[in-house]
Amino acid sequence: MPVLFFAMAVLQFSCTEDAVKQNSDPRNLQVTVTIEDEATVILRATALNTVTYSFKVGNQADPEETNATGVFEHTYLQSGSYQIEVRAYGATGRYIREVVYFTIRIGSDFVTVDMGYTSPLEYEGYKLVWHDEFDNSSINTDYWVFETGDGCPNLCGWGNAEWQYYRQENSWIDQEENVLTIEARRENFGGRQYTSTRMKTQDKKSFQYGRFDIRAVLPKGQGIWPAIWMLGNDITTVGWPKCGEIDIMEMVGGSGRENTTHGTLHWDNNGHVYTGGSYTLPSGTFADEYHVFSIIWDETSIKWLVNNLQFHEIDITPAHMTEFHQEFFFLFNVAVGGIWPGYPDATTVFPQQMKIDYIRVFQIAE
Ligand SMILES: [Ca+2]
Repeated sequence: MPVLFFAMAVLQFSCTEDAVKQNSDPRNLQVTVTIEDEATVILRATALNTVTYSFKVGNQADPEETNATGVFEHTYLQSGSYQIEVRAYGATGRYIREVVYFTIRIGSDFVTVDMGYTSPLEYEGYKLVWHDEFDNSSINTDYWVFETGDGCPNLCGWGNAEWQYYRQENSWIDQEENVLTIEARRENFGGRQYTSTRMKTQDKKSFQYGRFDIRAVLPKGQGIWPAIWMLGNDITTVGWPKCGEIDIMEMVGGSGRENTTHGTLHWDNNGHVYTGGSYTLPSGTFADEYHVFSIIWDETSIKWLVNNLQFHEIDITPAHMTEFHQEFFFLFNVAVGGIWPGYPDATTVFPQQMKIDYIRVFQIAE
């Protein structure tokens, strides 16, 4: 089945010279991207006042093709995240440009949403109080806000010497499968060599206690660090770690580590303290198929589960753990590099994706 992906781009050339020249310059460059038979990308460019179009593939010095039709076809040999620069030239030789980005996926290393464990929509004694099934055409901004940049100047590398620059552009809803996709790319942006997405429900959706289920398939590779986690709402007033942090799922990619996820609490007890547990799959990795990552959180404890199998529990009744008796919001991100996972190397394949089928919040029914 062909995979179709469309990108539209419009650029307006701004000219500081006389009006006659401005009117004859190319403008309104629009590029449509279609991917056919997994590996062939077809670009269709249109622009006003344009005599020829040129297409420069990746980082090559010269255009692969120059033509008057604006149509360009290129076939890739391997999966990856690619870019093509399109230029529209006017009669005077002046041009406007647009760079289009797209992902090629070849072969069957593509995990579909029907693969792996699925959790129920109801539990006895609980009611479903909020969920996002990621079945809209775009990410619902009533629920989600994006945290962008590289953390600088206040928290460069996001406190963990991470290498990625977070952008909203690296996440979208896959409308064929109804899953949220967060993609880590090897891509120069904002002074960094990698891009990804970090999104959160801060000031939009936060909860105290309940059962939280998140169904996801994880990315893989040395230096890749996906996380599904929570922070206390009072982070804006008391800061970290006094706000408390609940890590529902963290996985550090790399050889031998992709079958293990970690659940952790961070808080303040006369300084930063943390404790947690981990779960290792009996076979396979978390990139092979979907799994459901859960916590069950009440007044006395937080339990961690994978596919409804409890692997860790922490007592939150001690007086120095008041952090865990307030509302928390959710965060999803895929970091590239950091103190814990280490850094990408020659074995790390880009792009990498974390795909999330749903997030569901259940609370005790009154
Ligand atoms: Ca879904």
